[in-house]
Amino acid sequence: MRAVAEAGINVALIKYWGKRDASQNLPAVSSLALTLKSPGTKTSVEFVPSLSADQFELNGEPCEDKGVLACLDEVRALSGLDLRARVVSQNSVLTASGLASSASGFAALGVAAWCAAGLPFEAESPRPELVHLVRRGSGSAPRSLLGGLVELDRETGLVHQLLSPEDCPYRLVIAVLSHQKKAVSSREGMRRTVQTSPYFADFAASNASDLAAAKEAIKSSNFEQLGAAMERSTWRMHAAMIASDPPLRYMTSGSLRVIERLEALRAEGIPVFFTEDAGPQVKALCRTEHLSQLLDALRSLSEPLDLQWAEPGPGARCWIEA
Ligand code: 2P0
Repeated sequence: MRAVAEAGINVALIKYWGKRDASQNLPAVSSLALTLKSPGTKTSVEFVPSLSADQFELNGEPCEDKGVLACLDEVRALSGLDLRARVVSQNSVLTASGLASSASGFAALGVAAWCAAGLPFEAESPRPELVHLVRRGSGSAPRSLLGGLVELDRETGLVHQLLSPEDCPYRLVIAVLSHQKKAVSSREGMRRTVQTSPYFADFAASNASDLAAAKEAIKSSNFEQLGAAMERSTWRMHAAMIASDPPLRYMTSGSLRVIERLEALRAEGIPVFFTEDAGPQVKALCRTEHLSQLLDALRSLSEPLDLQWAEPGPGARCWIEA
């Protein structure tokens, strides 16, 4: 039985950075993200009696990844299945460049392995065991299990949907400034920030008020309040990163030029808000009706930008192929 799963990347409005339990990959703070329709990951998993070892292929190349093997081991333990798996995965998103490829990757892998092992999958309310499995692969991955605006709770490590994709009247523009892999992984970056940044505690302490403001803004459909909370959380996360020793600087001069253009557009009366993760790429959130003005503004920059835009999307989905 070959199970195929698809998941879109998600972009955090309220940021996760730092862990409170590294063994379970539990986050130090709660987070809130928008799951996108695309780009994302499509993964097939088949447990094959004749295989003597797990096989993993990513974007057409054989690949070794401890996280993938750990995920398969856990599915075997949960299902009682004792067979090796063939895993074939295709990313339509840049890998390891601050574009959340591990989030869609582990969401699609977890769901495909889960279904291939015959475990019961309910897309709207994934079982806690599945959420924990996916989160141990990547802390941001559980958010891609659900569509639209999704909260990942710090205490439980579980996810719930705040707004369905149909109810999210937003578009997200991704300005890709570099196609290079990041020099410091998120996992190492988080460890360094928690251990060495004097501002990490302040970032973590400010999470509750930024999250509350964002949730209030979602309830009252106040886009400006939501965007302001997203920018506060972003600046505070990057401030904590930059204060690490040695400094962790994912923002580049190019990122700042894009952010300044967005701030200018906002001053002209177009409500657009930026965020940036563990890489130089800038993401800009706008209401659907402002997408073309936002794209025009970014095209007018002299930066060589690869611009992609995305719409809110569904959570991970899975089907069986003969
Ligand atoms: C986020 N990021 O909330 C934050 C903002 C990057 C900056 O989650 O160590 O690949 O596997 O749990 O999920 C990227 O980190 O890290 C991330 P691990 P992950 O989207």
